[in-house]
Amino acid sequence: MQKEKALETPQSFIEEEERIEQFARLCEPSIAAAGIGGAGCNVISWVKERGVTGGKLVSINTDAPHLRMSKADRRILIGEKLTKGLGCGGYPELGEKALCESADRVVEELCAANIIFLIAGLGGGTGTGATVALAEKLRKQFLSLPAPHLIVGVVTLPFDVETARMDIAKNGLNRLKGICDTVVVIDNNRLVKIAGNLPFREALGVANTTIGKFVKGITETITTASLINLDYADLRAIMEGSGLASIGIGEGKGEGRVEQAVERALNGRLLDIEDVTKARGLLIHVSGGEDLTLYEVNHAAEIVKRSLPPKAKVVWGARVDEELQGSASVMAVITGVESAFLRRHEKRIGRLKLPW
Ligand SMILES: Nc1nc2c(ncn2[C@@H]2O[C@H](COP(=O)(O)OP(=O)(O)OP(=O)(O)O)[C@@H](O)[C@H]2O)c(=O)[nH]1
Ligand SMILES: [Mg+2]
Repeated sequence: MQKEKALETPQSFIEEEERIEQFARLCEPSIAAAGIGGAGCNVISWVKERGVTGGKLVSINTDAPHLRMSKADRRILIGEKLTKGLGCGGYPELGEKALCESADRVVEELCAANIIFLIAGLGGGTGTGATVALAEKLRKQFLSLPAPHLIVGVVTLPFDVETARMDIAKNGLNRLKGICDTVVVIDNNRLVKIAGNLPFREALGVANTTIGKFVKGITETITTASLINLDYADLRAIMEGSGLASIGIGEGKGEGRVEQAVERALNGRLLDIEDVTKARGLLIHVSGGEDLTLYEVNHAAEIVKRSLPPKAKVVWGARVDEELQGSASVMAVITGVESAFLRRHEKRIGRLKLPW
């Protein structure tokens, strides 16, 4: 009898365990990636085809035929009363209204996540207008919730030849910058330099692959066990209220593979940065085969840090990927940067007084 009493678990212990369990569940990061418009849906299809662990993939478009071809966990046609499923024809004001028409369905699908990627090609009607409107709706929704949220825009800028789309994109980017925590920008013109000899479709594929790898990489590093874990707090530390960001992804093989990969990630940056020494934060993520060493991972972070101001926050993660035996892949995200592209067009936008 005495013995049984000693084994009895005190009520306070049970309550504390339940409390920990409850909080742990609340703290589990939940990630959603939403592609908006043609380019955004193409990126989501890329990720869906390769699979992603721990994130929800949502495609949103005004263009029903394109949406039907897209691959995602959930597809949402927006603004059907306004656009009749035919797209926005390059008018962002239509994209904005289309999102507002269907806002409840879209917000409901996304608001359970605490990290949301909004992926779009700026310059088009849906990708520009609906993304800005959605970011605004989500921001408003999150203000009423206790847990912190991160809204990360991931957008492409038009090719120089798409002159009519340039000012729309600039205006969209400036608005997104004010709403999202960070906007990762990929300048399609940098593709011309990096993948210039490729046919147009394939060059676009390079951008889609980069964005896809970024979203898949971050999602899996946060939601699954890694060699060096990146967690939600790390991501917030460098992305919360950080303005614009540039990303680069590089790969290396054999001896010096990590150095090679870092070099390529930095040289292959998909946004012209005005002055890298003003950057606020750096996320560096290394993937390698089973033979990846801690020294190599550390070395990668050291190489990138050298070119940044000493005060820049650095977070890093590493993952073993069995398919990368003998090689390494590095993703570098530099936050809080100024875009030379935005600067070039700033004065023009001021003069133009866009209706949108
Ligand atoms: N990287 C990349 N950029 C793309 C792709 N498709 C289009 N773009 C770029 O994104 C911009 C917007 O194009 P879309 O996404 O097709 O436009 P949308 O958002 O569907 O807009 P509407 O069709 O006007 O409703 C274009 O001007 C291109 O610069 C793509 O597959 N990859
Ligand atoms: Mg379209």
